[in-house]
Amino acid sequence: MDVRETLQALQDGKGPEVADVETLLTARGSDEQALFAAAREKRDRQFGNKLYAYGFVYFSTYCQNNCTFCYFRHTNDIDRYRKTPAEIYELAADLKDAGIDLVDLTMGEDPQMYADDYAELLDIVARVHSLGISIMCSPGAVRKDVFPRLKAAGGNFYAVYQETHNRALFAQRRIGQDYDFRANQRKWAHEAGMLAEDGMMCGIGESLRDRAETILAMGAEGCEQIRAMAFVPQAGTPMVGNALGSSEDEIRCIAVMRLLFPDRLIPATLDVEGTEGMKKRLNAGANVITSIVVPKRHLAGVAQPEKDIENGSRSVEHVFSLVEQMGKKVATQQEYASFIAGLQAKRAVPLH
Ligand code: SAM
Ligand code: MD0
Ligand code: SF4
Repeated sequence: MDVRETLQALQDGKGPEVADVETLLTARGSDEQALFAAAREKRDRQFGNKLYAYGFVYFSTYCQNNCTFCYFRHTNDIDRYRKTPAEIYELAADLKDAGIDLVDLTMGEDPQMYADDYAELLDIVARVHSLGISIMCSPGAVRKDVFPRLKAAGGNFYAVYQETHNRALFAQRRIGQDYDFRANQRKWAHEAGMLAEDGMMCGIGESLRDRAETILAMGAEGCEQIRAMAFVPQAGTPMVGNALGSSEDEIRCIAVMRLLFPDRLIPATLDVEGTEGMKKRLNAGANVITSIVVPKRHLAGVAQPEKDIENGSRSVEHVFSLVEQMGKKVATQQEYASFIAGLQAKRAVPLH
């Protein structure tokens, strides 16, 4: 089957197989436009004209791991920072005042945050929660018993990306990390009543088939939010000489995820192509804008540690005005909070 026939077959209720997903990921030209249009239609039917907007607070860039793709890997000799709980509270307060729906509290696997039974991490989540804003926790891979405590502190979402569901490739990229321990994070988050996000990278050595299998695996896991991000080579890392991942591949993954899993939250990240790339991602069916960063506070992004941050292009005002130009609206904090409360309630219902 070609792209059009596959789109039609899925529309007619065919269950997606790996070969179908591979076919869709090869769509180009007018076939690709048809894929994007189908994805947008699914999104709009599910979410209307509402988009969600997440602020990003990368509060500690210390990390004990050595992921080959990451600028912040332990052995990279770079300047690092760690914000104090009081500073993080202020940053989150700025995002809340600006109308952001959720604060993504992200860090490297910083031993200081893990010390004393994760005391500082839990304190940070509790403080930000006291502002009355939804919270995503992205602290890496933690012990199972930490999830109920993160939930009690006010964490709504737990984000931890497998990057690929190919175990051999995972082992090459996330050196020395346990595949199952990382995958279990999302299961444990769900068991504790949190929502979970999984994600994949494009351009880390995966095949088309790997990409297709990863998309299907992410959907099958039942994560409420799923994402794709193109690899961006980082100075001082083993992958500095690798090619830049293709944003077009990332965007086709977004469209396919939307088509197959219409009810999921799917990010359009500002962290790969800045605000310029936002429209393309939204046109492929994404419905969450992520990686909005408060300018002039010396905060880093991840894939693009500096892109568009200090000039304010990744700021709330700029992003919101672009959204309005597209005829969409960013949901209020109240709307977002009740939407995810609904998802959390659904989670809490036993399956049998
Ligand atoms: N340290 C935590 C972890 O690894 O789960 C949370 C922060 S980590 C920097 C967040 C994500 O950024 C990674 O899971 C990866 O998907 C993405 N990332 C890291 N380096 C990247 C790069 N060079 N290009 C694109 N995405 C990257
Ligand atoms: C983003 N820079 O949304 C962030 C980051 C971590 N939970 C998310 C990769 O693009
Ligand atoms: Fe550390 Fe996360 Fe970067 Fe891996 S991706 S080196 S765990 S910050």
